[in-house]
Amino acid sequence: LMQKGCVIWITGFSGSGKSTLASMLNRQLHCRGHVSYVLDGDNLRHGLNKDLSFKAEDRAENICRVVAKLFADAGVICTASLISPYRRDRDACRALVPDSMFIEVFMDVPLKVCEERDPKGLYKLARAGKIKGFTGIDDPYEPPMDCEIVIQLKDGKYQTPKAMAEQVVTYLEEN
Ligand code: GGZ
Repeated sequence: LMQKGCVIWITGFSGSGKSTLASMLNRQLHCRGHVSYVLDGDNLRHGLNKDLSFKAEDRAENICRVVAKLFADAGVICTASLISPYRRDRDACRALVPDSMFIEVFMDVPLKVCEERDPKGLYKLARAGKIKGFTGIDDPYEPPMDCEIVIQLKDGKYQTPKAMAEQVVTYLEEN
């Protein structure tokens, strides 16, 4: 089975649906016979990147380590799902692969909606000052200015994982 590797880089707030999209996308790609895997920020931070904090330098390092791993796996469709709040860090990753092989996906979900969902109660802790430097609360997030795919809410609600993944798969098939 011959396929070209590529990087699908999903960026957005905590609670915006990055991990949900990443795992559904992975499933749909497997079903189509592709070799693919997911690198998820929250998972990596329990393992490989356990020593890293959420300071700007460490958020950058977090990303660099992911990219190092991507290089080790040429030929695979790698989906990276990280908040990756800084534009310069995402652009640095983009610069490491041929441009057509880097697909940046922006989860365009307003902070208010992510905060209402608050699946792990982290926004609540951040608002209470119990987590410092939380993205969107007291730490920056720079949305992409020109990315390949934007995932939006539909009628103010999250789309289904299936619909989101299909939007990405369609892009891959057409490009
Ligand atoms: C943002 C934080 C923070 C702070 C803990 N800021 O939605 P989650 O909970 O399950 O996943 C988030 C994860 C963010 O890790 P990333 O590696 O994706 O971030 S980055 O790309 O910015 O390095 C969130 C949780 O960790 N979390 N503290 N202060 N998110």
